[in-house]
Amino acid sequence: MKILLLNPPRSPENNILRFAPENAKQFIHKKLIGPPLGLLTIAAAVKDFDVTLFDSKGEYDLEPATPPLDVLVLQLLERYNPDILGVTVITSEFDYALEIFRVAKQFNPLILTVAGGLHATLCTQDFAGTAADVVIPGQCPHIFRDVVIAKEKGVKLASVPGIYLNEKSGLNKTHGAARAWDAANADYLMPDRRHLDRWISTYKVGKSPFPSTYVFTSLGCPYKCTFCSIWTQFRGKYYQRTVESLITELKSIDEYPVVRFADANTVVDHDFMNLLFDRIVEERIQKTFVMDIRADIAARHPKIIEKLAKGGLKVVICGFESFRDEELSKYHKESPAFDNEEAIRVFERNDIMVRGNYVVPNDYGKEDFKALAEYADKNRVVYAGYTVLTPMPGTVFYQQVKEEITDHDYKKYNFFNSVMQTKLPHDQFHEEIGKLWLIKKGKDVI
Ligand code: B12
Ligand code: SF4
Repeated sequence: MKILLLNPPRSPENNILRFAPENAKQFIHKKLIGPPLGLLTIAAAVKDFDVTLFDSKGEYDLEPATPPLDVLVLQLLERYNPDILGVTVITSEFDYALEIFRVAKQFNPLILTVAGGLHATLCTQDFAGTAADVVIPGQCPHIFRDVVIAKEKGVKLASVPGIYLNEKSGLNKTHGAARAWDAANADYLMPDRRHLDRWISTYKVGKSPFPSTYVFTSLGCPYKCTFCSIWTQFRGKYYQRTVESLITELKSIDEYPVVRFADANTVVDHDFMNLLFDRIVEERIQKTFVMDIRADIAARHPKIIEKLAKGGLKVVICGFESFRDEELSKYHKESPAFDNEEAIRVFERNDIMVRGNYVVPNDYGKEDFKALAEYADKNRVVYAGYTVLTPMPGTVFYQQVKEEITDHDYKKYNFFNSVMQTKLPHDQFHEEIGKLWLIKKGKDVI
């Protein structure tokens, strides 16, 4: 049984970049770099089969002259001739996943096409009537394996519980509940990063000469911000890995001196983090760590930040979201704006570079942009990001504003495009956000 796992390309849609003033363009995010952890986990579940993983994001970075997606997919199908094709899907890459499946079905209708990942979990029915034969929501490496075995044995897929099948009558769920799977703990599967050898040189962030990889210490998030799809993906649950499984993984990735923890929030269980960093020091694991840490955690628990800094924490991504308490509480952030200010001080005291992110709602007018610019200027961080408050399908915010959404092109759902009516003219709204990217340490304020 030959399995091809494909990471779709990035969506190029970026109206912030498009309308930003020329001098801001260099600072605006064009792409996020990193390995497809979900697909690597799926690959690990079927490693006794003939598995090929192809990272098209890495490929387009490595070889910019790579042909367009349909041609690339055809070449891959000709080269590998898979029986099963699995694609990981987030919202902004949904259309590419469908294109991949379409090309595969045209090439050989017998290829079993399988969709998984965040969008398959939160918006399963979006796949109805598409060229995806099977959709598997949730953390499902074991179910994917069941599907592979069913296909190999020629058993009907309807016998695999917990999957969705595209049938004439619609996208139907098979009978029975999916088997439980403890993805972060007892059933944790170590991603087999050897699949990524071809693209390792592309996993470099900023000016770093070293490649970075993602490792998750937890899944889900205990908070419930309205605009966020991470906690809804995990139905509000939070799962922590064990310290020793992390130590084993960290010791096995010498080729990656930079490790970005892929958690929603890395510091939730303080005892766990204390123990993890004791063990990292004890084992002499020397890496540059990048983490997502909430502002309130840093502001109220500076001791733990100090300890993490001593263990190698160098970069923190911190969701500031807003400078107004009323907006923060509307988003259910559970952290007032002064936490952002205090967090910046704590991080700076510990020589940690802060990447602070603000989200801009569609109803911002000139005065709001001016007020945000003043606040961001007063509270500068080394690198700040300013994106659009986006109603990602499957979030509370989406439910709140779905009638107001004017643009349903999923390729634009990557935080860089407004998909709702804006108070300022559309182009000017994005231009204003673009200008904000100039506000960072060492650069003039707009
Ligand atoms: C790692 C990561 C990335 C990596 C790798 C993603 C990739 N496929 O290439 C990189 C850095 C490339 C990336 C990029 C982006 N990302 Co990202 N990313 C993450 C992150 C931090 C962790 C995801 C993860 O690895 N989880 C752990 C793994 C094990 O879980 P998993 O992915 O869910 O996979 C499991 C299941 O879903 C399932 N599964 C997954 N794939 C498949 C496939 C098949 C066939 C099957 C059967 C099952 C299956 O099985 C897996 C194992 O159990 C999440 C945030 C978070 N903490 O969750 C954001 C997140 C997924 N990213 C997000 C976004 C928006 C982006 C960007 C669009 C950001 C941007 N503005 O540019 C870009 C897209 C590309 C670009 N423009 O550069 C959003 C998605 C929101 C949404 N509703 O779509 C998230 C949730 C962050 C957020 N703040 O909201 N990202
Ligand atoms: S924005 Fe951050 S803190 Fe809020 S729910 Fe999402 S991951 Fe959790």
